[in-house]
Amino acid sequence: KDHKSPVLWFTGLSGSGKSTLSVEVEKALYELGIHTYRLDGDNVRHGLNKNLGFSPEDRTENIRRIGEVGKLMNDAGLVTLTAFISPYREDRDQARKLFEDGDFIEVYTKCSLDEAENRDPKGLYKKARAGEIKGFTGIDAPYEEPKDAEITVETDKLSLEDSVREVIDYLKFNQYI
Ligand code: GGZ
Repeated sequence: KDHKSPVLWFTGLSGSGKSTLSVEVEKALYELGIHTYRLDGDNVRHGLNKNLGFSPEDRTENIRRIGEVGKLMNDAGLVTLTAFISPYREDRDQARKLFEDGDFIEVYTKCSLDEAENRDPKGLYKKARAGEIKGFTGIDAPYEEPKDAEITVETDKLSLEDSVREVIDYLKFNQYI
C-alpha cells in the first residue's frame, strides 16, 4: 500500500447523499476486511459538538473538531469517513492541512439544489423556504463547491451502486486498498 488509512471527507448539500453514500462505502470497505469509523451528525452533533449550532462560526468550529477527531482516528489506523455539509472551502482546507499528503480525500456529493430540495427527506428545505429555519445551506446560507475534490460523485445522475463503485475504484486505483 502506498498510503496509511485515509479520511474520506464527504461534503455537499443537505440531501445530497453524503450520509447514504458514506454508509454504503463503509459497508463495501467492511466486506474488504478494512477497519473503518464513520463520523456524522448523529454521533458528533449530538455529543462532542452539541454546544454548536449553524452560525458560520459554529459550523467552522464543528468542522475543525471533526478534522481533529478524524486525525485521531487516522492515527489509530482506521479509514475514517466523515459526512458533514462542511460548506466553507477554507474550513475544508484547514481540515486537509491536518493530514499528510494523500491522507485526505475530499468526496463531493454533487447534487443540484433542485434535486436535494425535491428529496427533502426531513422536510427541512420546506421549513427553510417558509422562513421557519434561518440560515439553511443552499437557501439563505452558502455552500462553497469544492474546486479540487479528489472524487466528485454526481448523486443526482448516478445510482447509489455506481456512486459506491466510483469511490471504491478511486481507492483501489490509487492503492489505498
Ligand atoms: C444546514 C441544517 C441546518 C442549517 C439543521 N443548515 O439533512 P440533514 O439535516 O440531516 O443535514 C443537515 C445537518 C447539517 O449539519 P452539519 O454538521 O453537516 O453542517 S455543517 O457541516 O455546516 O456544520 C440538516 C441539519 O443538520 N440542519 N439546521 N441551518 N443544515
